[in-house]
Amino acid sequence: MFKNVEHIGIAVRDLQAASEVYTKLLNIKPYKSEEVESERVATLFFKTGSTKIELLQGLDETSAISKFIIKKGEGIHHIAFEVEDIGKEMARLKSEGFQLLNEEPKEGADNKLICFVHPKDAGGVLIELCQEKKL
Ligand code: CMX
Repeated sequence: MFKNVEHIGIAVRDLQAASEVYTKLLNIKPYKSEEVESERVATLFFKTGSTKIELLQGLDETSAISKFIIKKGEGIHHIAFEVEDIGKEMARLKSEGFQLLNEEPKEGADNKLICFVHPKDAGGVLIELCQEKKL
């Protein structure tokens, strides 16, 4: 089952500069910063009610974020939905013909297991499924 929009990912060139802008805009400070080595990204999270804003900067040119910025510029990179059972949702989407960008759930930022659906299958929007990892 898809639940709430867990976070919206925004690709930025300069995490520090973007952090200052979003701190002013939302009038709150980020609650977490984290580098996700496997994705080559540095992230910063703001909590806004029941959802979050994730700012993402690529750590180098191999990162999906750096490639996105070169092609499209800064902006909304993905929408992440919280799901109850990521394995089950991945199997369901695959059987519906959606292209999953990873075959198995992978480790994401903020203690999540994640999977991406190709933007070409979702009206040009990169969709992320995420499930809180059980500690
Ligand atoms: N949103 C919408 N469209 C996107 C996109 C995005 N985030 N990223 C790429 N695209 C578009 C490209 O512009 C391209 O469009 P055109 O064919 O019209 O030019 C199309 O999707 C396919 O692009 P591609 O050149 O075939 O593939 P890319 O090398 O650009 O890779 C994607 C695109 C989505 C497959 C790749 O970025 C990916 O696997 N993403 C999942 C992982 C990820 O995004 N990690 C970073 C975030 C990690 C985190 O949240 O922690």
